[in-house]
Amino acid sequence: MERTLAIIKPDAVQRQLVGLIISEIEMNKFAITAIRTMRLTADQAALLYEEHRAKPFFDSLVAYTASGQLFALVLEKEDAIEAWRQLMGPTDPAKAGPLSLRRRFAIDIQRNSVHGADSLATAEKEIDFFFGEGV
Ligand code: IDP
Ligand code: MG
Repeated sequence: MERTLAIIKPDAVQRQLVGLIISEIEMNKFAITAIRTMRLTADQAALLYEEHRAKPFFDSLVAYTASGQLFALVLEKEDAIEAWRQLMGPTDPAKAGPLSLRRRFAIDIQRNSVHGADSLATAEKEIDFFFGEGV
């Protein structure tokens, strides 16, 4: 079993889509092995997205990510990293397939409702970021 880190982002929490998105996670046979809700500080959001520091959208992304409550989840399944990214769809919801979470729920390319780790190394780093040792 592989594990990945998923986030239900502030735009989705604010619009009360948490239950719907968790239903989709379960219907797609991911096991949820850890979950927490929190609001990130701007410094924490900047750390989470540090790979994008040089991008023009970085400051806006950090402000949005720290703008409200989010839910972080550890999901387990065979090929969980790729399977969760498939279920989310591409970053830009306008380019996402009709059944993907981002097409169904995202507002725009920034407020795109869900996050997923993009590699094994990133998944472990992000799980540690949200859950620390012992998960
Ligand atoms: P990902 O979330 O699909 O892995 P990344 O390229 O890693 O996409 O970007 C991280 C996050 O930054 C995206 O999910 C989105 O919230 C935001 N983002 C990415 N590209 C843009 C953009 O062109 N404009 C505004 N926000 C963006
Ligand atoms: Mg990414």
